[in-house]
Amino acid sequence: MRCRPEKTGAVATFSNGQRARRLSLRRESWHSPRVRLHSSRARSVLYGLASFGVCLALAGSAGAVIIDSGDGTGNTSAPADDPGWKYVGARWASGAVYLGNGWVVTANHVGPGDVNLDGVSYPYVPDSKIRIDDGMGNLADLIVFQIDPAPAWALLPINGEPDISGEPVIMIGRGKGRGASQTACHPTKNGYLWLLTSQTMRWGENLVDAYENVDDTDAFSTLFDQSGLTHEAQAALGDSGGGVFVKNGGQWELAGVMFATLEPGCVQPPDSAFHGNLTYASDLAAYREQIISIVRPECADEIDNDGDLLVDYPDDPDCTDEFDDQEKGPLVPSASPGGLAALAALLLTSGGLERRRRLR
Ligand SMILES: [Ca+2]
Ligand SMILES: [Ca+2]
Ligand SMILES: [Ca+2]
Ligand SMILES: [Ca+2]
Repeated sequence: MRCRPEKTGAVATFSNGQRARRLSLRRESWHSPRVRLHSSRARSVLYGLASFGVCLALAGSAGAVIIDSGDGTGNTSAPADDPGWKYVGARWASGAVYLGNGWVVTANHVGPGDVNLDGVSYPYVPDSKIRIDDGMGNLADLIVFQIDPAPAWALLPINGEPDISGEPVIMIGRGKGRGASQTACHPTKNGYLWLLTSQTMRWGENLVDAYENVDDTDAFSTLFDQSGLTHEAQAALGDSGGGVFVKNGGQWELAGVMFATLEPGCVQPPDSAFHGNLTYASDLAAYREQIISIVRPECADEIDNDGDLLVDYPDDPDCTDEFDDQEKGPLVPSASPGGLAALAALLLTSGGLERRRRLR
């Protein structure tokens, strides 16, 4: 089969020199190079009304990233160096990541709802969904919402490094599994059909390739290389909402949420993952401040909420732990000399004579 560029669409240039064209999301079809990675809307776009039966058949299934290693069925339990396996869960036929404190993040096109984490279903808190944006009115394909009850797990660290290009990441998703090997294009590219009947949580690995704004979403991409890492991975249908983790200073952090793929430069079979394809994940570093202000308790939101110049647990002594949602101390000062001195200093700076008299 002869490689040919897509006939329409914007042009994107990638750091690896690839020049790709893609159609707008409104023009998605079997032959569109970009594929939304799940949800009812994505599937209805992908399969179309003519294949509605297929759509229904898939409704109860889940998914997993496509990996090059072995026969593609491995990596269905946490890796030895676990970046946060149990925090990635099922949001209907796609994924979602638990951030701790009762909050979940996923792609907007996946949508809010009950989430299954570590085999337990947690109910959605109605109307708790918040769409993440860039502060200039551009809505990202990214939402947070609450579940209640929720697991009492530690808060999930979120990457704040603005550029992790070239760094290794672990991708955890529950999209379609790996099916039969395929070849296409000239020069020949190798890939796999998606195994449409299979969705299991799986992890894979890749390197961050480049940054790009995709449909108003600040994102980074990974490139599915022919000669990549051992568990070189590419997202498939159903991997939307899955997590991409990076290790910073010895600590794993959530860096992105998968939401789209791109198949540049070659017409490949429908429902397939080929070397040269890209996976896009929203860049949480770009949205970190907003997300943390929403989902974290006061004692873990990286802000001095009460103006005492002490930030969060354990530095602010009024915080009992990172889940404490009150950074402000008790209204009545303690009788300790330190407490009185602190209050006196506060009142002096405020200049309130009336309040100063209360000290006498
Ligand atoms: Ca790669
Ligand atoms: Ca705080
Ligand atoms: Ca404080
Ligand atoms: Ca305080």
